[in-house]
Amino acid sequence: MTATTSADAPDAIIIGAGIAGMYQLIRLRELGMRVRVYEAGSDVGGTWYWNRYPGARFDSESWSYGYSFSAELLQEWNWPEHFAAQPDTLRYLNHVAAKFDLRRDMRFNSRVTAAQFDDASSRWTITLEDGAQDSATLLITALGPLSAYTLPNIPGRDDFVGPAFHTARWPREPVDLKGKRVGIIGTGATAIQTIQTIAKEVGHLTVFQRTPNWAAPLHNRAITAEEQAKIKASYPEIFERCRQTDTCFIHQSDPRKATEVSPEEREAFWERLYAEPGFGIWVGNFRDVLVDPAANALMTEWAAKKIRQRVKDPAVAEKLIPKNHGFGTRRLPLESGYFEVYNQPNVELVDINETPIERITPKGIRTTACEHEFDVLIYATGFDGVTGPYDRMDIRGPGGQSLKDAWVGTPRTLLGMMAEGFPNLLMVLGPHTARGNIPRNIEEIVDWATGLVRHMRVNGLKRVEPRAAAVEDWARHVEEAAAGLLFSQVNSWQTGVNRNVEGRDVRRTLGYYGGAVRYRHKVEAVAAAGYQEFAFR
Ligand code: NA7
Repeated sequence: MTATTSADAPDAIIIGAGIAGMYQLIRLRELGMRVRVYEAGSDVGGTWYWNRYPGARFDSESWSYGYSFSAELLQEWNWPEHFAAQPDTLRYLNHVAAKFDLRRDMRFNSRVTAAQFDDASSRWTITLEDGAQDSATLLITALGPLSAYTLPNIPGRDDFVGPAFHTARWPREPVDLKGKRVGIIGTGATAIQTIQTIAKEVGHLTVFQRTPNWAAPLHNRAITAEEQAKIKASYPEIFERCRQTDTCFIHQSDPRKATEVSPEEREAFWERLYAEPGFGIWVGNFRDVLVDPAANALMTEWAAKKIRQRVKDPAVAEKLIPKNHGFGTRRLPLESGYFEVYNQPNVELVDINETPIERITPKGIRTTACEHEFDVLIYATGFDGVTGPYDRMDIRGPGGQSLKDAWVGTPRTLLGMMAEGFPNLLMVLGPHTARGNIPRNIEEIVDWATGLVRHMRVNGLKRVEPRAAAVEDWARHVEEAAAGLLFSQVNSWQTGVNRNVEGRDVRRTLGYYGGAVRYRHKVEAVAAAGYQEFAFR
């Protein structure tokens, strides 16, 4: 079955209607192209469409997170809080979709399962779950680095008789947890937001923790009318600030070194960061904290002290203090009263290293110590990050070579935008791009990809692919940029480790860690020199 005839075939197909897919559609329309977007969900929003779990919200300052391309949009939208909750972000993305009339080019409830490149015609044909097909010269993947959610590989997962949800598939209808016995597996950024939110209403909460994570206060609050006016007047400065930092957040590392200042100066700085909103304590810390083990050890010791101060039971506090990775070497969750949750009489922390989970049972979870009975189970067990969404699709280049196979050891890309051996396939936020304050990264990547497409259209070129030597150079540079960072030596979704997925137990470099500024310089230089790293036909 074919969804299109050649008469209404689009010039480009975009997979995904999240922040990236929406913006890419807007940009390609400006080139006069016919575009069709395929989206698995029933509406726009991507991450913010799927992740409806209780307490889901930004750890980015709201006013640094929205799209920057339209002054009118910036002026008409009021973020209610400094760190917006998921319903507000989804409302924002719905507003953008309506304002720019995006839905007319979008097909919802349309999961793409396969994409095949035809060498002779230089066209991609995509196949949907229901067998329908569509084709275009250009295929753009805007899949989201955290869209392939993973359930825990624990025996008996289907045996539980009550409701069980992965946080990334939380139902649209409200879930009544009031007075219920709830079990949650996981203690990552998602779990932390969920736990601190539902602990207020559940009857009893049991948290199953495999690896504790460092976390620091978010300090969210409502945006006052006065602040709103100030924010709207200073968008150019806000976005310029984001352009100057390594992570595109407003925070930038401090030029001092933790190991070179006095203990008093160090502690005063950390106290200040701990009292400030957002990621400052992570990416605005002393410049040696995330690279020098000695500096990191000092920060780690200080952060452990904070947990001991906040958690009353010393034995519980010790369980909550990470021992196998230093502060900030995994994505730092931001929290609002998370540690105090463990002072509540109705909350229990189960360290599954001490009493491993044996299986999920019809009534709950059985560990080596006992069976815990629940009314509701929550899996906050994360994602097969960055490459997971690609692996779940059967993407085949000329000659039938599969992208999944090509990326078995590690992905190979040019600038994180194109994969070696896969012509006319552009990736937004694929592996090896700079990642931080995501919409900032997305806008830059989409603008660059649009420039490449414009170049092809202006010059009558039908086919583009990265040159092997350029891919080799980029791979080397990506590894060099990641070397020496403490987080490269720690297991997390960012280093590609997910023990729920077969073969995903070896660390890989999945991002470009030379900083967003350097990344921008690299990609801009390639465009300015006429895309010599790419071969065109
Ligand atoms: P994360 O950060 O990957 O966290 C997943 C959590 O689930 C983590 O604590 C895992 O423990 C735990 N997990 C996963 N599988 C299991 C099994 N089988 N048994 C026990 N515990 C398990 O995902 P999040 O959704 O919290 O956050 C993802 C990103 O979203 C985050 O970085 C932000 O950018 C937003 P582990 O650490 O693997 O021992």
